[in-house]
Amino acid sequence: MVEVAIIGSGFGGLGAGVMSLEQGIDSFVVLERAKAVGGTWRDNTYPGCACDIPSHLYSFSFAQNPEWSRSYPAQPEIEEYLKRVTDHYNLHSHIRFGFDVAEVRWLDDRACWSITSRAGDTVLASAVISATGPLSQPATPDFPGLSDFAGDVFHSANWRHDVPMDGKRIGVVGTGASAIQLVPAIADNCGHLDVFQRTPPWVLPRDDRPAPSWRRHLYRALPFLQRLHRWRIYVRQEFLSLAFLGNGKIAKGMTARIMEETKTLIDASFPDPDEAAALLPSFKPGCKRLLISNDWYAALAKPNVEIITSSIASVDATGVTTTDGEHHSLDVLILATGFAVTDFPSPLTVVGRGGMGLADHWKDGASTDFGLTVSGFPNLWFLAGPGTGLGHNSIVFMIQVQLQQIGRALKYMRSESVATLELRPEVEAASYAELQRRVATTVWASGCSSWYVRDDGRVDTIWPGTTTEYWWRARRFAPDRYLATAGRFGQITPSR
Ligand code: N01
Repeated sequence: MVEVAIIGSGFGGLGAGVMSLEQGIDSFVVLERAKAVGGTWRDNTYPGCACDIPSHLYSFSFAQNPEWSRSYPAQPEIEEYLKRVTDHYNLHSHIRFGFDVAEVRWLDDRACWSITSRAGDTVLASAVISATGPLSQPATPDFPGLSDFAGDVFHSANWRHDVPMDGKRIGVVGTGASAIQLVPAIADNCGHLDVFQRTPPWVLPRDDRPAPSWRRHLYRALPFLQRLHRWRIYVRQEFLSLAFLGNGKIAKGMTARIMEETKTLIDASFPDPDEAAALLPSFKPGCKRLLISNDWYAALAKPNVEIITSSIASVDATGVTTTDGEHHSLDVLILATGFAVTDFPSPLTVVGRGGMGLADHWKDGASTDFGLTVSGFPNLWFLAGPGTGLGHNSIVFMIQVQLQQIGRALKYMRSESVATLELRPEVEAASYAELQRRVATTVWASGCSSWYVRDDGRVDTIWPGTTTEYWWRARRFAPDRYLATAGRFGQITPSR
């Protein structure tokens, strides 16, 4: 029995662990399905994997790292950083590895959460913080015949390092954020590489530089300089939101500039206008995630790389057949096909007060208050929850704002003798209505298909404003938005 159970040990879960310690809560557990911390930065180990937000910003403000080796460090460095944060805050003793949460159920008679693992173990907790992350469930396409493929087939998020690429015929499905990093990283080793493109992305140059040792030394000696650098990156990223949030002159100007930059990158590698045209997107920049790369088009232009624009019709033992009837023989098929993001609250089954299922509650839209709380689900908080995804800035910033509010809510509960807090349904309805009204005028609702958009066309994954606005509005806990019951937080009613 614990006061707080945290699900997941990525950026969100570890941040929640540190927040709990700061609140003086020692009775907490971090439930982690794997054997190590790191979340998406532990799982995604494909060649070339790196963050597309500079790490000086994509890191905790309370655990700045002067040692980043470059602006966009590769995955191992980010994973290492998260391990160091875990060590520094002595979080290991609170983490239960191998606990793969299947169900989170509110027990009305005991006023607490019961968290059950797939192996059948149970933890009781007064409060739950779900930090499972929106990009933790790989989405695998159901191509006819996929299971017949005789070679190796795997998702980019489950990279098979034991599968040799040298001299092999490789197929990569997808041209999103993962593919754009892994294709340039493997292209030189493959015998032949087929890239199956359904929709070409907008791509901007990546301003990636190694960090000279004098700068690392400077940041070590004068941390405020690193903080200034962090803020400079934050403001630059925030500025990008102007292109996505409206239709005014500035948005149009920025959009035109993004289009021009992509065209310049394409033309540099594909002088033939017909080839270049196949790589040019037709949707508005930002509608799908804007990508950054200096070597994507150069990789596609290599003599052993082919970009295939016909759709995949089927897969058989020896390769992929596209809708133009062509068969592409392959030894390895890599699915860089993204993640099931709109499938809230998967992978968990969440059952709230009165036996209400969260999947049911959200069937017509994932309504929350700032992505954090849901009516009918007391003492439950989400990190990087619905309506808080970003297309332009660091999600770690959003997570820290959310942790600020959760920390304040927990403090309130403990100091004011509040046993349960439950979001008022009218607050949830108003928050969701605002989100839907505002998102309708953003680039994400401009008509492309992306992981931001549900099958029914609704966009309830993304925050339709600046992160500064989110910070201003979401950082404080507002008791008047909640129904409270009196009692001692953390004291669980014995079972009858
Ligand atoms: O996934 P995606 P991702 N047949 O959904 C294609 C984060 N991330 O893993 O565009 C054929 O972007 C799909 O085609 P289409 C980042 O937030 C961050 O690359 O739907 N193709 C698309 O091209 C990112 O947004 C970093 O037409 C199919 C691709 O697969 C998010 O993760 C690095 C298909 C999927 O692209 C997801 O990125 C990597 C099908 N049936 C990822 N199904 C950082 O640097 C899908 N596709 C922080």
